[in-house]
Amino acid sequence: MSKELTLLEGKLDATGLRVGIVCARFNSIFVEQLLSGAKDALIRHGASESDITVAWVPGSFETPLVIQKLAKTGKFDALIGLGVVIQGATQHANMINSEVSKSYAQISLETGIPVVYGVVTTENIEQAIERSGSKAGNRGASAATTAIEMANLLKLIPSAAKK
Ligand code: INI
Repeated sequence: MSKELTLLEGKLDATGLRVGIVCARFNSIFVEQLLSGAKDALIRHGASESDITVAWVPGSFETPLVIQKLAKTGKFDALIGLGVVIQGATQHANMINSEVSKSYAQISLETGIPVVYGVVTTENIEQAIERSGSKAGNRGASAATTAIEMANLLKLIPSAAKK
């Protein structure tokens, strides 16, 4: 008798999920919009406001350390980093982007908790406006739905050694 395949897919249901969001204050005019998009998406998908923790740090470069600390508490199902790095504004932009994205991947692999990259990297302020709640959507909201899907997907994968 043939067995059906096993499909692992995270539902977009944030009921009961505990989510930490770490926000960079640099370019905060845009990051506030990303945060509001992320909170709105979490709550519209069933999360409770009391299950959402928000931390602010000076810039995107500082987000990984706080995300790592939060991940190690064991109190979160998913973590999201939000920031806006505008290329035109700094020569550090590429360095910040690559360090931050590498760190997020490393933290999630180390801790087993999804860390979602909600850092908007743009060439100019116009693109930052577009991606923080106008014509290109809200990257905070899409980071939140990614966090929900990944947190639920990981819950479906048994951690026990049974094969
Ligand atoms: N931080 C950002 O989040 N976005 C930026 O565009 C940015 N620029 O342009 O420099 C930025 N710099 C600050 C950086 O993240 C650190 O806070 C700083 O280097 C101190 O470590």
